[in-house]
Formats: sequence, structure tokens, C-alpha cells
Amino acid sequence: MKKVGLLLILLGLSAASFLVFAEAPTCPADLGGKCDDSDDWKGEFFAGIPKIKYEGPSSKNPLAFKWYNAEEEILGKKMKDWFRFSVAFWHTFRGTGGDPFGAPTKFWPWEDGTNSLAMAKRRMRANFEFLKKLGVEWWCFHDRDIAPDGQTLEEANKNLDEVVELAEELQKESKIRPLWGTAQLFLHPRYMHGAATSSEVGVYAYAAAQVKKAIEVTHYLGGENYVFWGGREGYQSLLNTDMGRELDHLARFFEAAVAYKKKIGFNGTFLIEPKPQEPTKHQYDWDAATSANFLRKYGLIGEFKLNIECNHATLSGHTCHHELETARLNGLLGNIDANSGDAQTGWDTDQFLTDVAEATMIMFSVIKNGGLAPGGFNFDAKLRRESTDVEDLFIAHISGMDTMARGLRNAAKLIEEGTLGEVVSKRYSSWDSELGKQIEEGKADFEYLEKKAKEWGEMKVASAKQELAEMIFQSAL
Ligand code: XUL
Ligand code: CO
Repeated sequence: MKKVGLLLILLGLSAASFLVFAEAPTCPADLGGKCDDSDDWKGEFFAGIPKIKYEGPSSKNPLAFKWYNAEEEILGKKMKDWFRFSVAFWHTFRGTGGDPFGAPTKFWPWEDGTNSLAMAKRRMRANFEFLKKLGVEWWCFHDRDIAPDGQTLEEANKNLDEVVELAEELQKESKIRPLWGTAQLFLHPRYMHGAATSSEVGVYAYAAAQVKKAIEVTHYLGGENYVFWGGREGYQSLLNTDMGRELDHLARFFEAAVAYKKKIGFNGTFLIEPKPQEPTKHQYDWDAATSANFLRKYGLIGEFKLNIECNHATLSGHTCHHELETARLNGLLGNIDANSGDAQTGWDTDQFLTDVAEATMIMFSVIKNGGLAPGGFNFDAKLRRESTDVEDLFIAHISGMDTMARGLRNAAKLIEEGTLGEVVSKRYSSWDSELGKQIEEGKADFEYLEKKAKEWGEMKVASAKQELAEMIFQSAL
């Protein structure tokens, strides 16, 4: 009983960052008292923070890149094009530091503690200043992160339109575009049984209307992808769940989304983001293999790719590298939500990735995939509750970008050097024989193989050389 209670509390931890401000701090002095409904405060939100530059590995400046050099070419492609980094609006601009045990800890100078439209607009201005100073050209959002919900769908859509107009205006003067947009279908109580897999048909319809609008605004803002993360598409108990019917409903929902996408001429990629559990005990898009099977079963395979999130991968008992390879080998690798979990905790901690070895393995997959475009790397990651300075937002992203850049440099070095590749090709060299070729071409039946086995007798089986592979790998880090 105690264990279950603790689990529920822990499950709430990462969802807490989706919540809107619960407690209103007082109007910050920097805003000159303009906290209520005015959007005329056009000051600098990140005063004193310069445009972040590349200073090289010897730099000790926390507000500079040491490894990420946007214009530098690696394996024939600029670093910025390998990554196409994106900032997640929900963590960076809606994360409060609140958790089930404690109140918000972050009181950014531009926040007034309300969920008003004026606040949403000021936050959007802060977002664009942040992106420009960081040198990132993409951002990701949920509909309800960027604009307040409404009493009715019409009111929610009107709020969204107003903030989207401002975002469009702010985008115009820069190259900044959404990497992807999505609909938030998990916070409102109507979605307690799920959205497309809800036991309530009215909720399915409402979710469809919300996704329709979210696709429209993503398209309007020039977004390159649209993500479906099944916030509550799953079950808590099979005893009261018709899993077959719910999965059929999910497929119908995706079919309708594909039809609408085509109807309005949205050419962005649709992405499914697998996650095994949290908030439900069992999410239907468990991992890459489960999602691929779902897409194949329902004839949706050509219409979707996958957005692999590293912390979701570890929650499903896989490495991020495994999930990326599974997606890639199925022709489904579309985007990465770059973050990591914590080895000792079993929930989605959404930390910025700092493990260079993991980043190197991630980049092996990305390089083999020829990059991710039109996808990219979205930092679906948040500051720790205890990190409360505005500059921490920059430091976290700089560190994440530098980690990935080191991964790219290492992976490129290993690929160019070729020794790791040689270990693998040597391991499979018996397959380069006449018999190997016949088998791979489907030209060897069991009788023929039996004949060969008799002819050859007991064979010598070679070492896998795992430690040698590990030695080559670690020496490149
Ligand atoms: C939840 C998660 C989401 C999706 C978008 O774990 O990763 O932020 O990326 O809904
Ligand atoms: Co994510």
C-alpha cells in the first residue's frame, strides 16, 4: 500500500511541470507594475546575458559553447544541420519547479503569476529572446502551454489564435520556426480516461477538435513536424478496459488526423512519441517496436515516424541507442527528444543530457540515418527544482548542446577512423562467403543447409571481441 502511494506521488513529479502557476508571486519590480493585462512591456527579459558564442574547449565561460560550433562542418554537414536544436516551451517557460511535495520555486522576472493572455504574450516574447540569444532556430510547444485554456473550445481557440499571431510576428524577423507542435490532451479532467482512447465518445470528439486546431496552428507557424504523445492513451487496469476497442479508436483517430493533414496541405511529418508508462500504468505507445507494430497493423506505416525520447527509452528498459536503432531500421527515425533520466529513479526526470558516451551512441544512429531533418533534437528537459537563476536556463541548454556536439565529434572520429567498423565487419565476415550470400538472398533451403553442415563438420567459432570494441569506443571519448 505504502509502495503504491509513493509510486503515485513519484508519477506526479514529472507531470507537475505541465501545471500552470498555482501560487501567484507578487508583481516583479522589473515589470514596473505592468503585470495585469498589458502586453506593452518590451524590455529585455534576459538582461546581462549576451548572445552565446563558441569559444572552444579551453573556455571556462559558462555562457559560451565549448564544443558546439554551429557553422563547423562534420562529415560534410554543418553542426547546426546535424542537430536542428529546439527549446521545449513547456519546460523552459511553463516549468515552475513545483512538485507534489512543494510549491513553485522559479519566479522568472517576466512572470506575474497569472495565466492571463497578456502573460502568455510576454512569455512568448521571452521565448524568442531566449532562442535568439542561445542561437537556436526551433522551438516546440503544446497548444495549452502557449495560451490559456477557455471555458469553451471556441474561447480556447480564440486565446490560441491571439498568441499564435504574436508568435508569427516574432518569427518573421528571424529564421526561428516550430520544430513541432502538439496538443496537450492530458491535463484537463475530461481527459482522465485518455483522449483518443477514452471510454467517452464525447471526449474523443473534443480531442479531435483540439488536435485539428493544433495541426492548423503548427502549419500556420511553418512547423516542420507534429507530435502525438499519448498523454493518457493507455490503461490502469485491464479488468475494466477494452484494450482492443481502445487501440482501434486510436487508429481511427490517427487516420482522421492524416486525412485532415492532407486536406489542409500540411507537409510536416507526423511523429508518435513512445513512452511505456506515466501517467498511466501502461501507455499504448510503449516503445519503438510496439509503436512500429501498431502502425503496421493499422496500415499507417508510411504516414508516421517516431520521436524517440531518451528518458522514455530507459523507462521502457531499453537504452536510447536501442530505441533509435529500432526506429531507424524500420525507417521510422524522425526526431529525438534529447534528455536523460536518472539511473536510480524509475520515473521521467527529464534531465539535460550530460553523458558523452550516451551522446556518442545517439550520434552513431543519427549519422547512419543521414541526419534527422525535417526532425531535430528537442530538449524535452527541465531545470532541477533547486536551480532558480535565469542564467541556469542558458547554462542547462548550453551544456546539453555541448554534450551532443561532443557526441557528434566522437562518433565522426570513430567512423572516420574505421577500427570499430572493422571489428563489426570482421565479426560477420563468414557471411561474406558464397553460403552467406545464398542465405541472405533467400536461396538456401533446409536440405541444402543440412548438406553444407555435413560437408563442413564442426566449425571454429570466433571471439565477439566486445572488450576490444569497448576499448576503441572509450578511447575516442
Ligand atoms: C512527456 C513528454 C511530452 C511530449 C510532448 O513525457 O515527453 O513532453 O514530448 O507532449
Ligand atoms: Co517528450
